[in-house]
Amino acid sequence: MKAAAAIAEILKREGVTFLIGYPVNTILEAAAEADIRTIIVRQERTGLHMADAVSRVTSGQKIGVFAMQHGPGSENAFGGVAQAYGDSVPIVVLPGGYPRRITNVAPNFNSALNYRHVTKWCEQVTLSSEIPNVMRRAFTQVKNGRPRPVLVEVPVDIFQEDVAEPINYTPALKTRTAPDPQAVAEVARVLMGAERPVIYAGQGVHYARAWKQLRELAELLEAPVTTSLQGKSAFPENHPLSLGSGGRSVSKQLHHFLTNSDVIFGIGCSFTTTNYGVTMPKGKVMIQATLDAADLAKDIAIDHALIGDAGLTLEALIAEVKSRLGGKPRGRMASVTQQIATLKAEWLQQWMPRLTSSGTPLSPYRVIWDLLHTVDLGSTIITHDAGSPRDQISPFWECTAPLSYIGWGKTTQLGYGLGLAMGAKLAHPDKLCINVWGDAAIGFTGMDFETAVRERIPILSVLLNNFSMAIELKVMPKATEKFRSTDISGNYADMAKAFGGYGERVTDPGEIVSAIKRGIVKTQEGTPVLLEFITEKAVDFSMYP
Ligand SMILES: Cc1ncc(C[n+]2csc(CCOP(=O)(O)OP(=O)(O)O)c2C)c(N)n1
Ligand SMILES: [Mg+2]
Repeated sequence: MKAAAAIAEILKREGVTFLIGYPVNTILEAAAEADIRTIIVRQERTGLHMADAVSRVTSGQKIGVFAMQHGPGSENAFGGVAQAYGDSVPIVVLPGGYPRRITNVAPNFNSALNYRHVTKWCEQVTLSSEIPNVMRRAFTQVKNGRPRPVLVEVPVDIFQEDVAEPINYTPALKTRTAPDPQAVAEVARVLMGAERPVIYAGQGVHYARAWKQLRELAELLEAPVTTSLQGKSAFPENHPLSLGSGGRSVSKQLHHFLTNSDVIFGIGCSFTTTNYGVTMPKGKVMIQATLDAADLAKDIAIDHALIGDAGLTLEALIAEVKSRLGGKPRGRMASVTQQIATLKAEWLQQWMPRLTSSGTPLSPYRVIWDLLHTVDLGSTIITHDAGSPRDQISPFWECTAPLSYIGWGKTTQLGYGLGLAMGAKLAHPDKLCINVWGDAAIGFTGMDFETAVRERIPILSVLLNNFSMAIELKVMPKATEKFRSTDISGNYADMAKAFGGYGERVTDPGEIVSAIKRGIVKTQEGTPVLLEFITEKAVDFSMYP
């Protein structure tokens, strides 16, 4: 069996049913021969974003795999891998490499060297006979411990070599780690002693699929819950204990409860300092539960720590808290939920004029609000993009089902959302998969809307077109005034149509809901949709100092 066929066979044994990629890479042809569907994108970055979403929306139960060519393909793919690394997403990346005899000769791009800092495992195949061992290492790393990209570079001269049959490969094992029981007892004691605890859930809860456990602990403690952007949808946001998600913009109730808390319990989170997450207030007792000790007390001081899988951690805490409660709730639920409800009502009332505005150009908030109330939330997966759309949507989009929102942004590459929606749709063909983006974002990856059409991936793309990089207006006033540096132009509904998709431009507020409904029907018929809403250059966000 040729080396490329051996790799395809191993992918098959690992449960890979489609391989996303861009030619030329012999693994793509070998995969097709092995009946693995190949999906060809228009540029590497979007393909990696698609693979990334496959892993995210399945909690890593399916691993997204991407293959590209040596040299330009690997060079051009860097952004996609870096984004997955930034947000800790487990994907497998399979670049070709220059032939072994010149792999270390300048200026040849050597992936095994260059991708080292944006992967958790990065190896070049040096002997074709070693392929099963190399692949076992890569899949073991991607399936265990802290999720992150892994990379195997295959020098092109290896592809045609023979690998002995039968291929000796069984799927890599997957295991979990649990926290120190003593530390669990200590954390339970601190949580029980807290007067105003807040739970902050990160994406570790998604990867552990520990949504039920999170809810059980929150209800036992009668404690409000927020999430990071990555953890958004880990807790039902219509639950009376929900404060909504963190991010650059947040709800009033989240700001209030976090500021007034005495203990903050982070579960499955890194507490990374970022503009796209809430800053933890100072002077609180901080508890961090995380899978990777490398994240412990990384950006902020931590008082108590638990290292392990979020599910096992929560289960251990639930048992401990339950035995301490002895079946007697502390009776805080009514007052806590009442306070949340009051603050939430005040906050929504304050925003209602923006959320229901009938002005033109359209309020982006109105588009989001109408979208929220038109889709079936339980069977929808939505993601934002970088720029204002993220900060406009994340506080107001109320998730009711786990993994119904792909929140992201430790690094914030414009144009990421399209690939995420496409990958989500590949993993969950029955769901409505939406990306909401701005006109700067579409400039980066818009061409891959053609991929959605060609590869029959019927997503709903919602474009908030304000003919501007609105988020930069405050940062570039002179450049805007003198040289119109923040202006953008384009007719993207027409672009979608030109690619064979369904496109519609919406300018009338009364048309928003009907356009969304028409779009949903088109996606159900198998056609990707781009709804282009002409919006105002909004610069107001639900931000608190
Ligand atoms: C690859 C990349 N380059 C630069 C940025 C910085 N950036 C963030 S948002 C933005 C402009 C966003 O404009 P648009 O998508 O039209 O959204 P708007 O703010 O206008 O609603 C820029 C330049 C980025 N996030 N990613
Ligand atoms: Mg814009």
